[in-house]
Amino acid sequence: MIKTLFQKISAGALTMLVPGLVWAQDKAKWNLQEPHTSVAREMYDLHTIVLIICLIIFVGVFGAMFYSVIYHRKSVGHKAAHFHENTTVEILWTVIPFFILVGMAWPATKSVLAMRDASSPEMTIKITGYQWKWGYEYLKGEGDLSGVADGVQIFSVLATPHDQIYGNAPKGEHYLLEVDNPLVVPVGKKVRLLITAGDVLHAWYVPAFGVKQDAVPGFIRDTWFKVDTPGTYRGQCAELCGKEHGFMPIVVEAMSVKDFADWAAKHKTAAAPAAGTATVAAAGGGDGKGTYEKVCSVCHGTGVVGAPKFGDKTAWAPRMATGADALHNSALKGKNAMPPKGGMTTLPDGDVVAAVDYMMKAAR
Ligand SMILES: [Cu+2]
Repeated sequence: MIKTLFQKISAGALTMLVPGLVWAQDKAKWNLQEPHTSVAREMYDLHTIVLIICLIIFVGVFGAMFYSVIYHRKSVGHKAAHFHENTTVEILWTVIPFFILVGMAWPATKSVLAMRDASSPEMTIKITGYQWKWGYEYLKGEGDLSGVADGVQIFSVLATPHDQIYGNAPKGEHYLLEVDNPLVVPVGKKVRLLITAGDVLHAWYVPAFGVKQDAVPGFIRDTWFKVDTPGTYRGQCAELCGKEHGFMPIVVEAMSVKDFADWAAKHKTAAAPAAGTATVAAAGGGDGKGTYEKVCSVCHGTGVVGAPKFGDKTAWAPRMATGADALHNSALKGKNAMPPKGGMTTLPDGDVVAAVDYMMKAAR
């Protein structure tokens, strides 16, 4: 009776194994993200192959173990065999794992080497991690990308509304995985990334590209990708970098070379008048509402206890009594729980001052 049961179980397990793997392959939900670069594809295949090897070993070892436990048990009259130092067995259990390990290490080493080879790029982008946003700077294009986006600079900040974060609104489809300005890249071009950080450790991680690189202040690490299909790819900072580590996602928009050139041209013309605004900002006429919405509202909007809320006259009155200068100063230099410039050390002073004025006006 036990024998037929065991046969049924093992036959069932084996017939389920193969379709199970095929099924898992189809369900992106249970698997790695669909790969969209050669490196990511190699990683994906390696992962699948190693998983299959693990499964075969698992079934073999546990099959032999349960077979012995069931059919060679004491109660059916089996006696334990007493033997040791069996040379054949010892050689076998050394040589077989050795070949399994070499079989896995060989393709893995090839992939690691491919991953590190950032030579002869067609475009170079410098990525800087900040608390808590990403800065992208297009340094140099080669060939038909020569000069196309050189000098374009963008900052990429979380775009999920605060209401969704604090549970006052239903969460959107790309909750915490959406930004105001995505990184835009051309498909089919080798893009080299120079990755660094402006304050603490961050890591630039886009699973579909097979790219995960630490951003280290004072050091530049390089990596690369070549996207095969146009589309939107999402990732996250993958190195704990402070209280808003979970709020600095990465979005990459991959498009044809032509669309990319159009985007870059538009961005260059849009950036030109923005330079003029920056001078105004430095002179004190900065973007108060925008800065409030992007930076200050994280604590002064909703959520953080103790921070005077936007428009809350009672909370602001005693603070405003100390005078505008004192408030400007504490916003610039930090006070109590508030970090200098709300943690955004790269903000122009003018924007911070304007944001304080904007909040004071609302509380009058
Ligand atoms: Cu980070």
